[in-house]
Amino acid sequence: MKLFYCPRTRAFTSLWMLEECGAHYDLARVNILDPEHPTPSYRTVNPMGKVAALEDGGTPFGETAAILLYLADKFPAKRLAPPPNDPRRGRYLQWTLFSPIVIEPAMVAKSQANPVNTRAAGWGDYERAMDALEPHLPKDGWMLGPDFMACDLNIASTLRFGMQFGMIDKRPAFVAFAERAGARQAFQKASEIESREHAAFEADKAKWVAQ
Ligand SMILES: N[C@@H](CCC(=O)N[C@@H](CS)C(=O)NCC(=O)O)C(=O)O
Repeated sequence: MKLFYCPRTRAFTSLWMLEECGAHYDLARVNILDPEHPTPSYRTVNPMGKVAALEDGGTPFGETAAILLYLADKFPAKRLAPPPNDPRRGRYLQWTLFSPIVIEPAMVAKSQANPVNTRAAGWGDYERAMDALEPHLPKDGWMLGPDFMACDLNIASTLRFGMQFGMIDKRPAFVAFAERAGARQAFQKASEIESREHAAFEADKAKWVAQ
């Protein structure tokens, strides 16, 4: 497997997920700051030209939530997804997709002080989205019970990213959930890789091609 990755980006979420899965993978280092990015060749990897993207023998694809859902199903022994007939499956899909479909647009609209019509916007509005999410972040265990799943990873990673860049308010439940998820071994391993890759990127951006 190959992860198209750039440090200090949303690609961290997929890196963390690969570590949760114990997957064997290589990093394809993408320089999203290169003026040539996204190249026509990289657009064949991800039509949006964004990171992350994953290649696993078949057609490469992008979108973090798609990568998470794909990996959770590929490594069933890691129990990062309820199986297809499990009654929790619907909620699992809902919360895994909640990040890109609801939180991302809501936090960007908030950070740009962009008023939205909550009935018309699919994500409602920022406060509505955050109020919907908060009661589903338990103090113990995870969103769907005792097992940590891809939905927990995606929500925790999105909250971290949003709070770090001031796009999501640091509600105590958000901070606690993100910190608890961040204590996981796979997160720590992904953070080490991220630090190493970030240092390499800063030292010599020229080695990081536009792909
Ligand atoms: N919806 C995408 C968003 C990915 C995204 O926005 N990636 C940013 C970095 S955080 C990027 O690749 N930016 C470079 C560009 O837009 O060319 C996902 O969830 O994977």
